[in-house]
Parts: sequence; C-alpha cells; structure tokens
Amino acid sequence: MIWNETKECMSRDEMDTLQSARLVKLVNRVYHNVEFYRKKMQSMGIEPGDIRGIEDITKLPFTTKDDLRDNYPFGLFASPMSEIVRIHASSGTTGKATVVGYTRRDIEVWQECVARVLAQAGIGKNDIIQVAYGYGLFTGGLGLHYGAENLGATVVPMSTGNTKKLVDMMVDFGVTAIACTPSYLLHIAETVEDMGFRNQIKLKKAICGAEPWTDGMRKQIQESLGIDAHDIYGLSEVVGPGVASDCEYHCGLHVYEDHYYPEIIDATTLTPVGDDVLGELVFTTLTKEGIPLLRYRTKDLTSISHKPCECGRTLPRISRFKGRSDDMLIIRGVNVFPSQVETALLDVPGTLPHYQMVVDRVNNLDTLEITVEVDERFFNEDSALRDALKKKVTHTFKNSLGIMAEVKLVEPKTLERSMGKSKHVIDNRHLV
Ligand code: DLL
Repeated sequence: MIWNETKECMSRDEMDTLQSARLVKLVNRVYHNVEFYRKKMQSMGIEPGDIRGIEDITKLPFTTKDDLRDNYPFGLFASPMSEIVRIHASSGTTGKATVVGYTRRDIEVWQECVARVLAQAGIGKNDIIQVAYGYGLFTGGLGLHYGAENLGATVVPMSTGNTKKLVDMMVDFGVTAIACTPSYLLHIAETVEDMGFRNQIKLKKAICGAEPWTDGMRKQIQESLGIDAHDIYGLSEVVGPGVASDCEYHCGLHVYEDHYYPEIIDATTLTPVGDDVLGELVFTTLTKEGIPLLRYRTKDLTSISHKPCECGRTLPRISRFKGRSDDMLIIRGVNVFPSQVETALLDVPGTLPHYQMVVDRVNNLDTLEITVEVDERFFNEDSALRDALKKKVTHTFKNSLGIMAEVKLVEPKTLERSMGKSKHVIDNRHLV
C-alpha cells in the first residue's frame, strides 16, 4: 500500500482543482499577512482577485533567496510567532542565513511528505532506520526523523560524527534502512568494508539526497552495499527534504505537487518551458502557513515530465539534477558542471568516485586541476600502469568537459571525506 494513494494518483483535472483552490487561498494569505508580497503584487498591478486558478500562477511575482535574506529573520512569515513551533535555517557562504518557520500544521504536512518518500522506497513500520543527516538547524536530520516516526519505523537518530559507531550499531541493531548524503554513504560503505562487516549488515534501503549525485553513483552505492538507493530532494526554503523523490523505477523524482507546485523556467527570460526541457526549478508552496513562498527560484537545473509512470502515480517527475545555475563553472568560456566529472569517471575502470576540482587563474588564464582517487593497485605496481591511467582520465575529461584539465591521481582515502554535503569544487578565482 502506498502512503497517500488518494493524493498521489489523482487525475489531472482533480489535481488542477485542488491546486487552484489552494493557490487562491495562498495568494489571499500572503497578500494580507506579508507586506513584502502585498507591495510586490501592488507594484505589478495584481490583486488577489486576479488569481482564479492554477493557470494564473505566471501572473505572480518570483521570490529569490535574496528576498529571504533582505527580510531576515522573520520578515516573510505569514503567521504570528505564537503559531510558529519550529525554526530552521541554512547558512550560505556569504551574508545572513535564510530562516524558515513552521506552524504545527506545516510540521504535520512535512512529516506526511517525508513518510510518503519512505513508503515510496518500500520502507515501512518494520524497518529500523538510521538517520545520518546532520541534526540541528539543517532540515535533513529532523526532517527525516519525524517523517520516519510518522510512518511508524524505528528511528536511530545517529546524526553525523562517528562513522565506526554508526557501522557497529548498524550491525548490532539490525538496521535495515539509512538516510544520509550519497557521499557520506560511500564513506560508510568503505568503513563497512574496512571493518569486515559486509556480510553482517542487514541494510536494504538508502534515502540519499541534499546534494547532486548521478545515476552511476547510485549504482555504485547499490553494488557496494547490496541495497536499493533512492533519491530524495528538497530545500529548506520550501520545507526541507520531502519535496520530491524517486519510486522503485528510478525514472525521475515524483514531485508532491499537491503541496509544492513545480514550474520549470528559462533562467534568462524567466518564462516557463515545456516538458523535458532543461531549466530552473521554481516552487510555490500551496499549503504552507509559516513562510509560504510564491514562485521560489531554487536555482536547481532540471526538466519535468507529466508522462505516466509505471508505478501508477500520476505525480509529475523531475529528472535527476544537472546542477545549479550558480554551481556552473565557466572555465575558459566553457560551462562545466561537477556532475560531468562524476559521470566521466564512471567510464574509466580503476577510478573511484572521489574527486576534487580546483579552478585558478594564472596569467589571466583559467586553470583546472582535477584530483582523482584510484585503486590502490596503481600505486603498488609498475608506474607505467598509472601513467596510462592518467592519460586515459585526461582524455576522458577532455571529451566530456570540452577543456583540458591537469589530472592528479592519488591513493584511496587521500581526499577529505564529508559527512554532510560534499565539496567537490574549490574556485580560487573568487578569492582574489
Ligand atoms: O538539503 C534538504 C534536504 C535534506 C534534502 C536531506 C534531501 C535530504 P538545503 O540545505 O536548503 O536543504 O539545500 C537545498 O540542496 O536546492 C539542491 O541544490 C540540493 N539538493 C537537495 N537534494 C538534492 C538531490 C536540503 N536529491 C539544496 N539532488 C537544493 C540534487 C539536491 N541536489
């Protein structure tokens, strides 16, 4: 049984009706409770009465991360503080954190959406799940925690910190599911192997997200641990984890559009694009009370499809993320995404999925160095083998990125492991 069959399998007409009613209510709420939106709508000559259904959504203004920062900390809240029961925040690399507030009802909806994600991955109340996202202001830990409790699973609130202890408990408790970033799960897989516990773990499912990862990396995780790994997407501004996730067919992520209305826009013209066209993902939070957002620009690049899924859900699917419009590097005029490096490495046997890109500017020319971990054997045997591998990796990068990179091969576990979101890129050009 799926978690909320009534909402996940609605016909298009039923969903349009539900979304339209929710949008009309939302627009009235923000117009009357949030000065920022009232002023913005007035400056565009829009009144709440102009929004009669979901088809009118493009008349509404966009919201950006800067709008949240400019109204720090509580300026965009649509509920009085007496109704806010929780705060989360995400720290950016620059400026103030973005702060979000939840009413009791917001927390209930969030728990339901995360429970849907878990149910969609085949996790149920007989599962024991380790939540190894960070707990605290980051939405990952508590988001997964309450979603899993809501589903009735047994939660082990590990957070991040001590990987050996996590693996010990995984064995001792008979843990069957884990939620953490995909890069941390790769590190956990290495630790399981090092501790000699590969045949003693009962792990079956993983719920990975909070950072971009490729389908190849999913397969690597699945093979190294003998499990099924699912993709979970979300962002703190919209709610946290649980905005979208993939089903057993792994053909894109179903968006819980009864709560989070998705649009894909051209990031330059800001106009909506059609199905299967890459663009920037935008969300309107149809049911949020604490800090509802109109057309929030995520900066995440993906495409959407409304084609039916084999699983029977009618929810649209967004494809795996191509990156963020602000993660895209422009090196010597060429657009480069870190995910391209990850994908390229999958084609070269002997390389490991751990890499770091360093971009610099020397004599006004951009340079790119990519450090890649490779199998131990390339350091134990003849160095000619390593040279040949280096040549192959360099050639593969040239083909897939379209520019030459200086490649450095290093032994396994040389690069620092991350327990949260991994940092694959160091761009020294911004430091000067
Ligand atoms: O990362 C919420 C989350 C926690 C999602 C746990 C999944 C699991 P933020 O810290 O606000 O929230 O970061 C949101 O992370 O805009 C994407 O760029 C990226 N991101 C999140 N999930 C995925 C994913 C949490 N599955 C930002 N694939 C988003 C790719 C992801 N990128």
